[in-house]
Parts: sequence; C-alpha cells; structure tokens
Amino acid sequence: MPHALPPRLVSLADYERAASEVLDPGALSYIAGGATDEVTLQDNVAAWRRLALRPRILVGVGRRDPSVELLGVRRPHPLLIAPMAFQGLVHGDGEIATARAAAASSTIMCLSTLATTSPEALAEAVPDAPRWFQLYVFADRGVSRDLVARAVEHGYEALVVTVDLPVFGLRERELRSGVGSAHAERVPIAAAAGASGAMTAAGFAELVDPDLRWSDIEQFAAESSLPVLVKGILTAEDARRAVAHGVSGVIVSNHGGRQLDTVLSGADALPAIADAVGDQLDVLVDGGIRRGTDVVKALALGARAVLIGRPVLWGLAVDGAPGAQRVIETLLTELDNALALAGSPQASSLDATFVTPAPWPDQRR
Ligand code: FNR
Ligand code: LAC
Repeated sequence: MPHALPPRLVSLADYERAASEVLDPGALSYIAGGATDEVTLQDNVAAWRRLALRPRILVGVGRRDPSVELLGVRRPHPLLIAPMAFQGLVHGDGEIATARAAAASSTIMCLSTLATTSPEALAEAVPDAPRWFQLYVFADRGVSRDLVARAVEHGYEALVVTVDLPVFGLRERELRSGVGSAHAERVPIAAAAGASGAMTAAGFAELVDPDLRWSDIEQFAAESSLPVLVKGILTAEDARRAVAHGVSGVIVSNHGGRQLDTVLSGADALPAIADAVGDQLDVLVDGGIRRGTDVVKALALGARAVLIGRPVLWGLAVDGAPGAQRVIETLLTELDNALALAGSPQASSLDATFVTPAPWPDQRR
C-alpha cells in the first residue's frame, strides 16, 4: 500500500501543529508557554485580529516592493528572526540552522545571549547571515563588555538590549511539565560567565542583572560602535526615555507573553509609541505575528519592521533549516499577497489609514 503523504504545511498554524507532535513535552512547554494565566500570550495573536484592514483599489499593484529602511539601511523586507534562547533544544543544529534560514531568506537573525551556539561559531558557520546580537546584561559588566566586543568583531550589525527580564516570568507550563535542564556548558556565554552544571531556563536567567538602569543603557549606547536597540518597551513614557538615553531603536514587545502577564499586546502598545517617538528612532514590534496581514497592520501602525518568534522554532522543529526557511518564506508570500490586495504595493508607504478597529467579536483561537 502506498504511504499516505504527510499533510502539506501551508500556514504557520500548520507548522505549530506539526511541531507540537515532534517536540518533547519539556521543550514544547518552554517554547509554547507564557506567564501565569497566559492572558497576554493569547492576546498577542488576538490583538492583530481585532484590527480590520481598509484596502484601496485601482492603485496599480503589478510591481510590489516589500523593502523597508531599518537603522538607515534598506532591507529587502520587514521581517527579523526574534532572539530566542536554547535553540539546540529544538533541533540538533540549533542556531546554525536558524542562521542558514536567515541567510537564504535575507532575514536578520538576532542571536540570543543564551544561545546554544557562540557568536563566533555562528558567524563562522554562516557568514552571510545578516545578524544582530541580543544582549542580556549580566551582573558582571565585564562579561557584557566582552560580549559586545565579540559581537562587533564578528559582524553583528546591531545590539538588542533586552530590558523586560530583570527576573524570570512565572512560567507555569514549565513548572508543570518539570521542564528539563541543560548543562551550562551547552550555553557558551553562560559558561563564560561562570555558570556550571545542570540549569533550567530560570536558572540561566538569574545571571541577568535585575538592577539594570537607563544610565547603563546610555553607557552601552555611548560606548558601542553598533546601534543599540532596547527590546521590551510597552509605553510611550519609556520610549521617550529611550530617545533621551541615546538609543537607535525600540522594540515594542512583551517577550511573547512570557514575562509580566496581562500587559498590552504589541499591537495595542504600538500606536502610542510610534506616535511619540517614531520620528526620532526606529520602532519595531513583535508578539503574535502569524500572518502577512499582521505584518501589514504592524507597518501601518508605525513599525518599521517586525520580529517573528515561535513560528521560526516550529519550522526548525519540523525540518531544521529548510523548515525555518519555509516559515519565513510563507510569511513573505502572504505579505506580498496582502500588499497587493490591500492596495499598498510599497510596504514602506503603509500608514494608519489602512487599519481600523474590527467590528467583529474577539477572534481567539
Ligand atoms: C524568547 N524571547 C527571547 N527574547 C530575548 O530577548 N532573548 C531571549 O533569549 C529570548 N528567548 C526566547 C525563547 C523562546 C523559546 C521564546 C518563544 C521567546 C522572546 C522573543 O524574542 C520574542 O519577543 C517573542 O517570542 C515574540 O513573540 P512570538 O512571535 O513568539 O509570538
Ligand atoms: C525566555 C528567555 C530566556 O524567554 O528570554 O525564555
């Protein structure tokens, strides 16, 4: 009897389902889970669906251009791969597979401080992957300075300082599943910072300095030859502080609903922030972006680019580098389709007139 072909994975939701079948329960709970009641986790997806599009017709969409300008550089499209720790838990090739997908799709990859691959090893294995480095500032500032120097030396083009994890969120799925631990030696930067033995994600997070202040950010921005972005901003007040402290960009993010629960989604926090500081620095957003139409809405509300988190890991879990690449390409195909059908052939021309609050009831999955 001929084998039944596996169902084709068409949408990102298909990859999510397929990934949940191949990942072990500990890794799955780490990736999929959010903080406490997961209100924000769910709302991250629902919030984009609460926005309706206002398409324009007869504008001529035969030639479309998804490119955007980010930190003063033209990029072929507005997607980035969000920094995500411990990708070796998801696939044997870990971050190197993700970097291959990034290179093949001209997508900037943000390498996490808590990666299972060092910044040097990634740069050597996939030199043509456009890359940024995500910095968790450790209590030992010497480690962080050294990391910044390594990032500069190995071709990372920007520093993303994550500021919404002074302490680890209360991730109950991980507690229930008894999430596994990893050897500190598998996380090269943690090992360099003195960590050793078997550690959980929460244990690794204890390396992060809970006393980080704006003055530290200002110092990084002043000392670094790379542009500095701050990731984890949810209010216009903090976005204005970011401007005052010399950063080049803010990433509107609630860390994928994994830190403080019941905060606003990226979609709901973005407009006030883009209004307050969008003409002074680059505003990016992440959280719950699962469709090309979500990307269109983010750009319309003032984001220059968007970061994609979990869906890349779903692709990685299902099929390594080619799987992650297909996830990105699926979103790019959807984005192209949405630009044509919304009547905004240039991604960079989208504005707030393309979205309106949706009249339909909340669309939670
Ligand atoms: C993350 N995120 C994250 N952020 C960060 O700055 N440094 C990190 O090391 C990690 N690690 C991490 C691991 C995993 C498994 C996930 C799912 C997320 C947060 C990430 O960068 C991003 O903000 C969210 O994942 C975006 O939301 P979506 O696209 O996953 O809904
Ligand atoms: C997380 C960290 C490590 O969200 O950023 O799991």
